[in-house]
Amino acid sequence: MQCPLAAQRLLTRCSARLGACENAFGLRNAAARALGLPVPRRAASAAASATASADAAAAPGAVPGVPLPRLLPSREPTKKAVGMLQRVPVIPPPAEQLASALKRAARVAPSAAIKNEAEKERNRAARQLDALMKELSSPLTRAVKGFPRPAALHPFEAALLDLTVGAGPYASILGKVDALRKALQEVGKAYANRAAKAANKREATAAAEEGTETLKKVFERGSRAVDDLRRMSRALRSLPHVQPELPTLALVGAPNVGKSSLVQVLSTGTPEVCDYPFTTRSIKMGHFWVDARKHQVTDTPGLLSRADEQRNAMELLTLAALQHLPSSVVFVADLTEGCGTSCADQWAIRAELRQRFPGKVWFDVLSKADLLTDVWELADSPDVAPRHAPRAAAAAAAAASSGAGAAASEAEAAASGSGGGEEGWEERRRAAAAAEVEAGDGGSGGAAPSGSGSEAGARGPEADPVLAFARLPGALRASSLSGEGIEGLKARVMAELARVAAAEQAAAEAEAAAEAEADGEGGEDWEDEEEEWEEGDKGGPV
Ligand SMILES: Nc1nc2c(ncn2[C@@H]2O[C@H](COP(=O)(O)OP(=O)(O)O)[C@@H](O)[C@H]2O)c(=O)[nH]1
Ligand SMILES: [Mg+2]
Repeated sequence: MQCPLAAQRLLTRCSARLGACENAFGLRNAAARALGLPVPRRAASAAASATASADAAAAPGAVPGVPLPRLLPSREPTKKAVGMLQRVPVIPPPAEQLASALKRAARVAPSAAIKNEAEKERNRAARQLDALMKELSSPLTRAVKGFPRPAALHPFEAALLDLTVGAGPYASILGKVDALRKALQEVGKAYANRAAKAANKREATAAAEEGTETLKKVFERGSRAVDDLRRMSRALRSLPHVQPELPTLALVGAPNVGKSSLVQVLSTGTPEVCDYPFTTRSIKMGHFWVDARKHQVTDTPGLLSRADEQRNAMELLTLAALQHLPSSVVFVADLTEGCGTSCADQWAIRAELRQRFPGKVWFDVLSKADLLTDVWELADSPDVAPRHAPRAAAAAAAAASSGAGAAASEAEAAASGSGGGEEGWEERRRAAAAAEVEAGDGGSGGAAPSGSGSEAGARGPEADPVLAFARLPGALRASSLSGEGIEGLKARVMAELARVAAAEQAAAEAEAAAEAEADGEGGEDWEDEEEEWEEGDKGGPV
């Protein structure tokens, strides 16, 4: 039996952890009850508040008029913690865990004060079994607790978890390890009990031996789950350290178009290379500064042109990044087609993304420019007409009539090669891009080269996607290999992001000012409104 001082210490320790662990309420109360001490008032109130409605006064056990302490997480939406997946505990190999637990438990000696041989053996056996049970189960308890609940994750990290490890396997592995922990505790307690109540020394020794063997077997049988947990931990710890709150420049495009190479040249310093669990894929994550504001730049897994049902987890991750991160998009197209994806398919991918994420700040980059001199020559010549010109002209008209200015200018631009107008293509391209930036579109638009009038419908064998890309208003031609166009790209990105940041700041300031004004004049306004309302009421329909 524990001495009162030890009991008091246990109670104090449980109290200290109260804020961190919900279970501590139960533990602290149980400890207090077991030791015949009064259940602490704060614990009682807090436990009550766990089940209480938002109205604290209505909570059972609450003292009327005395607000309950806010020890449990409130129902207000809390900011999701980020980076928890990359910080899950390191799990040692199960064989190592077992060997270490057996060694530590064997070192536990019986209480020195016991003189009777049988009593001494009972005490040794019970203490060693208890120690072995704890040495085996406690690391599992800590491990399981160190893995976050998916519901507590930022939506992008939840998607990251789901699309790499898988939400199902994640829950199942944690469940199995938790079950193993419980089994070890049950078996350990039962044998320790048996040893403590053994009739004689021989029985106590037998209980110790049998108990140790059984605990070993239980652990070994469950070691597959521990192995899985270990693999999962290694995988999660190697996940990309995306900071979901940081403005992000996401490089998007088909595989091998040159995204990673561009991250390299756009980053300040050396980008980090991160692996996606259970794949051979890795991405580059870098940073750069716009004025004093830190931004992250990252490539995303390559996208293919196909329906979502056919897309693999890596492609879906790209879509999740665009959906959940405050990202601006750099769409990278490789007109050499050396990447393995045709220009028509790259155009279709671009059109789909433009339609899915219409609000994004958007930059088009035509990569591997060092290999495309002939294409630039052709594209910049006003005499060369794209094969789909008549359809594109129709699209321009349709887009213009529907008010889609940016799309219209692009479609018009795509069609203009056939018109043979006096104005050169390059000038037209520049003018269209300037108009777009001026109109606040935030980047080049994306009409369909096939002339469907809709970005999503941008496909068709009749299209000339190489020329359509090459003539895309505002598209930047760059080569991370030769450095061509890289400075221009950086300048454009910086200017645009600075403009966006300034606009956001101005909007936030305007909102704050409006709120302050409303706060200051709230009373009067309300009265005025009431009067007006009454007036309006009398005067019939407003
Ligand atoms: N000639 C040339 N090759 C490039 C350029 N950028 C990338 N590459 C090559 O294209 C391939 C794919 O590049 P990578 O950056 O890994 O593409 P990602 O899959 O989109 O990230 C690599 O072999 C690169 O060396 C470039 O500007 N010029
Ligand atoms: Mg890459």
